[in-house]
Amino acid sequence: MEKGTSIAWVRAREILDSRGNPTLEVEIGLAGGAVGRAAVPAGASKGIYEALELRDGDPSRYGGKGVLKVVANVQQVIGPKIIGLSALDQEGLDHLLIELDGTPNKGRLGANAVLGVSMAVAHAAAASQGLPLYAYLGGPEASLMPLPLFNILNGGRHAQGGVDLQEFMVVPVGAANFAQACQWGAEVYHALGRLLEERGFSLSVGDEGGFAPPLAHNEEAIALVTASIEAAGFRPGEEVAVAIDAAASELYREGRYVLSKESKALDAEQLVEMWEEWCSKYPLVSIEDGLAQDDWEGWAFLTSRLGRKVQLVGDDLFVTQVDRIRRGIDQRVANAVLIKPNQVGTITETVEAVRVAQKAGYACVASHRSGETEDVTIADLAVALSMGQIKAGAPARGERTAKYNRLLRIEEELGAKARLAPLPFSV
Ligand code: 2PG
Ligand code: MG
Repeated sequence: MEKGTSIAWVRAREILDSRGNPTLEVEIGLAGGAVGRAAVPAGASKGIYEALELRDGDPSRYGGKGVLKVVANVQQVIGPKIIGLSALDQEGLDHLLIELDGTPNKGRLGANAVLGVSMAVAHAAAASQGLPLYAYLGGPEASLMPLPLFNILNGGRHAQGGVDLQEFMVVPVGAANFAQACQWGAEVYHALGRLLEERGFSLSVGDEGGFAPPLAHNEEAIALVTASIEAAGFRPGEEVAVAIDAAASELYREGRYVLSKESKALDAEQLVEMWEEWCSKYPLVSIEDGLAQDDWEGWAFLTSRLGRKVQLVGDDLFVTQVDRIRRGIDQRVANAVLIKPNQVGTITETVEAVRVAQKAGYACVASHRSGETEDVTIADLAVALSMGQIKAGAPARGERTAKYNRLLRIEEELGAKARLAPLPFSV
């Protein structure tokens, strides 16, 4: 074993996330003095096939959301088993964590416990090599900057009283580099703020930092976002395009998709027709979770109708898990995968998911969760694995900008080597 790279100590604690809920932070120290730290995010619109996020369920603390059991699992169960092992063997350590848990959904130790350790190990290992995480995991070739998808209008579970659909994002497809993409995203965000103000809406924001106006219709949201692109001085579609996350699993009730704003309950075919209409009226280049997590038939129909010209991203559908991604590839369902490490639980499994998707020609979008911390691991992962896209919320609020700001630093560090990824689909 390389000198000084064995794990010397493991520490865990409860910290707060962006919604004011407790979450897990892990610190790992190596014999040579290198330290890695990582914090685990938490979703609100979670897919039913995600790995399990363990919580205490003790109503006397944090409304039952405490993670002291998870802290104990890291310090008392995982810690003693990994002390003395090499931090450089990420795969070996991750497989040990999977074995130690022993359940298919990481329900015994908690996917949060497992991911916290997996990420902290990677950070400590990178530090021991004197490398930034993206270079440690991605090697010297890693230089593709992800195109950012900025969520500027929040709805669904992330914005009480807002529209039904969860995320309306802007994608600076015409930007020359990541820094310019950030600038454009922020300019459109502020332009949307001005449009909302003019229309008499409050500028309150949802969980991911996007505005959360109580609009009368879902379509008004995409129309406003498109108008804000123009108001900021950009050509919609050519310079800045639109992406949505419908989070349709949240709308699904007994075979129908309920749009409460329109008082409508659509079947899959009708919803696909709506997406087709939106694609023809707006500069819409990417639809995430356009249908529900178990509606494979609907997804196949959606893909046959739009899959050649629009990015169709599976989030709840794939939950960053190789078996579900493979099923999607086999059944010609979707053409892109949302990548959230905490849906599966380890860095190694996340890397496998990305590799399987990329090999089949599926695009990958690195993703935050709606409950976040200042942890920036996903920004480094996006570059390390050449994912090509990232969504980390609005270009506002510290836990969101932490990821974008990290990417600004990476772009600067890469210098002339850095390239901003193009979107696989254009309007
Ligand atoms: C999503 C995510 C992140 P949550 O659906 O893509 O935007 O939301 O973390 O609440 O699952
Ligand atoms: Mg989603």
